Formats: sequence, structure tokens, C-alpha cells
Amino acid sequence: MKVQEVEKITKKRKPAVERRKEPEHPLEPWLRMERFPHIWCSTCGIGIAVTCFIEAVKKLDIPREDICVVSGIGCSGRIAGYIRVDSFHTTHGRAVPFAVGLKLGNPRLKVVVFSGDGDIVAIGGNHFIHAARRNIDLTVLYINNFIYAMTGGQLAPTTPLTAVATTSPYGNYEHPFNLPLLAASCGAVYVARWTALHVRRLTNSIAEALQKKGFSFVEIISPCSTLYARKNKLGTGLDLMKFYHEHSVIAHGADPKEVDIQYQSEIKVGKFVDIEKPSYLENYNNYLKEKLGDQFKPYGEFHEEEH
Ligand SMILES: Cc1ncc(C[n+]2csc(CCOP(=O)(O)OP(=O)(O)O)c2C)c(N)n1
Ligand code: SF4
Ligand SMILES: [Mg+2]
Repeated sequence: MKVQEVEKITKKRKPAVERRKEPEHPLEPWLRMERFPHIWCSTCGIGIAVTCFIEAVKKLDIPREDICVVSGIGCSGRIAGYIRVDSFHTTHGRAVPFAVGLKLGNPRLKVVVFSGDGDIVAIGGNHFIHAARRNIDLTVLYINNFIYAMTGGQLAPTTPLTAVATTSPYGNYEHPFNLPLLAASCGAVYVARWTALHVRRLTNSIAEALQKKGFSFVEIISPCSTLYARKNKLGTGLDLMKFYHEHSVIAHGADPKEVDIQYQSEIKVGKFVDIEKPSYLENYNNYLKEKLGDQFKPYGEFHEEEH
């Protein structure tokens, strides 16, 4: 091509900044686009979970300044860095205690934890069970990809029996956690599970969880194409996503004891628990009011009513 022809073409092209302004993706206002491209592999389910979360927030019309997202470490832990709200990328396993501090510091906030299976129930397990026991008003959205993805595919406390991980080359022989059962038995008021391909149902479930007062928990079954699918020779991430969706059975109200997951077999999804129970702060205020009478100044939302 002649130099003059190249100049003609390049002159016609708009500068990069102008091109970038053209059609805006509907989610762009909720994402930190300056950090894109994101780190997630193609066909990973984490991005879909983020989309469902943002759609749920939009649906409920929650003002951006009222919502905080907290994540720990891992591929799932990167979520906080991409969502354009007040968001915090904390240390591994400490998303829940950080979120508890935020909520108690400013009870008006809607505080959401986005966490991975390793983050929430390996290193962070103790924090998780006590926040659920206390019924702290938090929403935990947890990405179960059955593996420690970011660090190279090690066995997680959710890896199904016989599944291969880098640290269990002959397959897993440890019993995994059944997370809905753990959350429910510790006291969560809302417990649900969907796969990343149940986009509409997952969005609605997140919206429900966000409206609950107390500890709400949604498990999101998400394919990890690069490690879990590859190690177990399960095809691409898309193959795995389809597999999870096609092997899901909707079982609303199922006893959480019955929803454990076996390697590459049926997955019970749906809303398993939806109960009412006073939250941590409600208990705190009611109990101390009774004990101390008028000398006690209620804290949080009760406190605000007085101003
Ligand atoms: C205190 C501490 N211990 C260990 C690590 C290493 N580490 C980083 S991410 C991770 C596991 C992440 O697994 P998961 O929470 O399931 O997230 P995923 O990457 O699968 O989304 C580990 C062990 C760390 N960053 N900090
Ligand atoms: S390694 Fe797995 S979990 Fe991490 S971004 Fe890639 S597909 Fe997703
Ligand atoms: Mg994981």
C-alpha cells in the first residue's frame, strides 16, 4: 500500500478516546472500566456473577453510595476491584470480618461479600460461621468453582470426592463441605444456590438476598475452565457451564442436608432457606434496652430515628 493511501485511512479514523466513547455498555457505569481488560479467563463464570449482582442492584434501585462490596483474595476476590461502588479488596479469608466492621461502623450501608470457596471456608471458615451465627446483616455471594483457582488449582474444601486438583493428582479422598448446610446450620436467614448460567434466577435470588435483614447467602456454581475443567478433562469452560446447568434440578425448600454435590452429577439448586430472625444489631438494641432502660441509647437504624 502506498504511503498516501495509508495516510488517507489513518486520517479518517477517529482518535482512540473518541472511539471509546461510542456505544456504552449498559453496565459500564457500574464497572471500573479503566481497569479493563479484566483478569478472568474466557468462559469463567465469575463475570456472569458480577453481571447478575449489578442487575440485582439496579433492579432494587439501591443508591450507589449505600452499597459496599468486600472481597478477599483469589480470582473471585478480584471482583471488588472491578465494581464501581465503594469496594474493598482485603486479605485472604478476611472479607467477612472486614465487612462486619463496615456494617457495625455504619449500619445504614448494604454490605456485600463476594468470595471464593477457598477464601470463605478454608482460611476464612471461622469468620464465616460466626458471622452467620450472630446473624450479622450481610449478603455473602460465594463463587464455588470447586478449587483454589488463582494459586494454580489446589484442592479446596469444596472439591468433590474423586475430582483431580494439582495437590490431589489421583483424585480427592477428603469429604467436601456442603456450604448451604453449613450456612443454614450456623444461622443464615436466607440460603440459595444457582449456577452461573441461571442468569435470571440468580439475579432474582441476589435481589432477594439483598433485601433480607440478617445473614443471607447465595452459592454460585461457576466453571473454572483453566484449572478445574482442564485438570479433570471436562472440556472447555462453556462445556462445564452447560453441564452444570443441564444437571441442575430446581428444588426450592429442599433440606440443606440433602443438597451436597457429588463429582459431575446432579446439582440441586433453588432457595433452601428463607426465615425471619432478629439481626445482630436488633438483638443488641432490644436486649440492652430491656436491661438498661432509658439510659441505653440504641445503636444504628434505631439511633437514626431519633435525629
Ligand atoms: C494468608 C494467605 N494465604 C494464602 C494465600 C494464597 N492464596 C491466594 S488465593 C488462594 C486461594 C483462592 O481460592 P478461592 O478462594 O477458591 O478463589 P478462586 O481463585 O478459586 O476464585 C490462596 C490459597 C494468600 N494470598 N494469603
Ligand atoms: S483460573 Fe479459573 S476461576 Fe480463575 S479466572 Fe480463570 S477460569 Fe476463572
Ligand atoms: Mg475457588
